[in-house]
Amino acid sequence: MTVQFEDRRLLPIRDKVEAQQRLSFEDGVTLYRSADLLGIGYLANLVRERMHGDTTYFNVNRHINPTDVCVASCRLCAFGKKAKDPNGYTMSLEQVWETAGRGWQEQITEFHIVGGLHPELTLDWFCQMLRGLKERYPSIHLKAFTMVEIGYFARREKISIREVLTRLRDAGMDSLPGGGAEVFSERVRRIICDHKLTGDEWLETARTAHELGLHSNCTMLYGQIENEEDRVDHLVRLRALQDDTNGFVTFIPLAFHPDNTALSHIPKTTGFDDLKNIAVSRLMLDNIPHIKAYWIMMSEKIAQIAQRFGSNDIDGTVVEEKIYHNAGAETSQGMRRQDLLRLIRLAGRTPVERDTLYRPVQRTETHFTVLV
Ligand code: V47
Repeated sequence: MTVQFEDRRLLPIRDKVEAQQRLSFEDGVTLYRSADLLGIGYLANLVRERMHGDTTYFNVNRHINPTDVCVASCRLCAFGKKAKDPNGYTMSLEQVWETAGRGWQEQITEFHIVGGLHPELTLDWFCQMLRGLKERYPSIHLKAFTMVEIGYFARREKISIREVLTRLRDAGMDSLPGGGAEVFSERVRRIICDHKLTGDEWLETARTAHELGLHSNCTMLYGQIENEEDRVDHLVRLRALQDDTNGFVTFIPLAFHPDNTALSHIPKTTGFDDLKNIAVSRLMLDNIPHIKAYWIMMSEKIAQIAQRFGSNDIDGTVVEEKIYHNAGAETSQGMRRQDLLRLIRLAGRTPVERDTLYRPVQRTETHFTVLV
């Protein structure tokens, strides 16, 4: 099939994509600077279908945020609260375990657990939390703690990152989510999240997790103050780490939500940029298997269209979401399995329920089995 590209600068990139060659930093910048969204989407879809055919994955999961109290005050964030803030909350261990069991009756395969950097909760408290969850819900995968939380535990307990990860793994942590990466550029981090670990520290923490046999996801926060070079630099650094460790499972581009943050003057991202980020990440991250269009963050409608622009995953049922809803997200807090199936089917894709590590899940009315 001959495809017309509006932007002729995409032609050499098309040749590389067809020849399955790695795209360069400059190619990434060209893609971000191009307005030929259909051309870029066509190329990303080519790669997506080469890797995953017609499959779109989803999962049945639940988010749990044990606390929103946070010692950092990142300008990008509308979730964290100061310890003294009467609106902040911290669950007891019993509340975490009880929250985990609350929600729809559909059997969940994953808990996604992240929270603020609490000044008093110890690493031992979090290990107890994980052990209690495993005792009560032994079949559920615990995807827990961003690299930022891991770095904070290490500083607070005065032990190494490796030791923190080992203790959490031994207590039941099965893998790590991809949050907190933001954009690695130090110039950007100084403005949007100057209290957080550096980009290099985020990457080194991920490397250590992968060396210990733990898989993780990775993310990029776009639509704040970063430029095209910052985005491509971020993607290329993730790609270089993946060459070394092969530990990343999924990449999730995250659109900045400005409401109730110290950066509320920044306009919201557009559907055009959301789709472009899905497509460019699929093209640049040739070694990361999955690209997730997180419906909570990009809306059901854009996440569905994204299934034809490079994404092969739409995330999950979620049940209860705070980070994006505090920052102005207008999506619902959770979605039922049957509604995810409908969205995927109406994008002309074949839905496959997965567990956290993308093994297909087979369900009857009362049970699920992970197919290995
Ligand atoms: O770590 C915080 C970002 C992340 C805002 O791994 C914000 O499967 C936009 O990481 N606007 C949390 N973004 C979400 C996340 C995630 C979500 C779904 C799946 C997975 C996965 C990971 O959201 C934070 C931070 O990077 N964030 N505040 C904001 N105002």
